[in-house]
Amino acid sequence: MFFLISLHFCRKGKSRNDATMCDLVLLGLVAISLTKPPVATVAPKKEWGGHGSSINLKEIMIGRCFDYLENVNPSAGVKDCAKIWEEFLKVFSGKDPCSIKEQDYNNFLRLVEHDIPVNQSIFWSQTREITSKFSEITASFMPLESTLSGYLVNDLNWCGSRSIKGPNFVSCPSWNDCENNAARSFWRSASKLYASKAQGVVTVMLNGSSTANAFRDTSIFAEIEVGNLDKAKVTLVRLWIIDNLMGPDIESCGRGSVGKLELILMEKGIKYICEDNYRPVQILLCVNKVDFPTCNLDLAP
Ligand code: NFD
Repeated sequence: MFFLISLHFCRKGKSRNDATMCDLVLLGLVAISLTKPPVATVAPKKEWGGHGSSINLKEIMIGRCFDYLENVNPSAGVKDCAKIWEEFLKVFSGKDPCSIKEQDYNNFLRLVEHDIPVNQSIFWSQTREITSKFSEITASFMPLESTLSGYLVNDLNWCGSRSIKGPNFVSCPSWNDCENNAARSFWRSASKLYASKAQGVVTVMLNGSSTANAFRDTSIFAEIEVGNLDKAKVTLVRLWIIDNLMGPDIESCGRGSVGKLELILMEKGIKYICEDNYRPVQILLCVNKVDFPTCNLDLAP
C-alpha cells in the first residue's frame, strides 16, 4: 500500500530532482521488502504433551523471591533474587527438556538454601492439600513448599527447548513423558536437600485411603526423602495416616505399606510413633463437612 502511494506521488512530481528523489526512495523500499524476512504467522510447534512454562515465569519467581525474603520468612537471610532467577533459567534454557538432571539444580539450590527450624519438617505423599492447609493453619511446620526453593516454583511449570533460549511457553514434557524432565528433577533434587536438613521431630502425613499404597515405592517420599533423613539429627518420626472422611480405610499403622515404612525406619535406627487419623488433622478436614459421621465433633458438655 505504502509502495503504491509513493509511486502515485512520484508520478505527480514535476521537476527532474523530484523524480530522482522518488526513484531513490522507491528503490530503497523495494530493497527493504526483498531483504526483510516475512513475519512468522504460524504458532510454534507443540512438541510435548504437557503444558508449557507458566506465563510470566520470570516475573512470578522474582516477585515470589522478594515476597519470601521480605514478608514470608525474613530469617532466610539476604539473597539476590535476580541471580537466583538466572541460575534457575540456566538449568534448562536451550536444553533438551528430557535431559535435565537432579545435579543441574545444585547451584540454584545453593543460592536459595536456608535453615529449617527444628521440629518443623513435614513430609507428605498423596496428602498435598491437607498438609499444606494444616501447616498454614498451625504455623508449626515448614514443608518443602514453604522453604524458598519450593515457594518459588510451587504450582508452576517450566522447561526449555534446544531450539530456543529462555522458557518454552508452548509445551513441556509431562511428569511421565520422560524421567529427566525439568520439574521432576527439580522436586527430586530439592526434596533430597530438604530431607537431609531435617532436625528433631519430623512429621509425615500419608493417605490411609490410597488404593496405590500410602507408602508408594516410586513416590519421592519413599525414593528420596526417607533415605536422606539423617539419623544423627532426627530424634523422632511421627507418622500420621489420614483417611478420607468418607473412607475407605485401606491403610493403617503397623500394616501394609505403612508397616513397610515402619520397618525401614527401624532398620535405619530412627525412632517413630504412628497414629491413625490424628484428630486435629481430621477436624481440619471436617471444617466444611460437619455433617459427615466422622465429623461428629462431640460438643456435648
Ligand atoms: P505424591 P511424593 N503424574 O503425592 N514433593 O511422595 C504427575 F502429573 O505422589 C513436593 O511423590 O507424593 N505428577 C512436590 C506427579 C512435588 C506424578 C514432588 C505423576 N505420576 C515432591 N507423581 C510439590 N510441592 O509439588 C507425582 N507427581 C507430582 C516433595 C504432583 O505434582 C514433598 O516434600 C504431585 O502433587 C513431599 O514430602 C507431587 O508430585 C514429597 O516430595 C507429589 O506426588 C511428595 O512427593
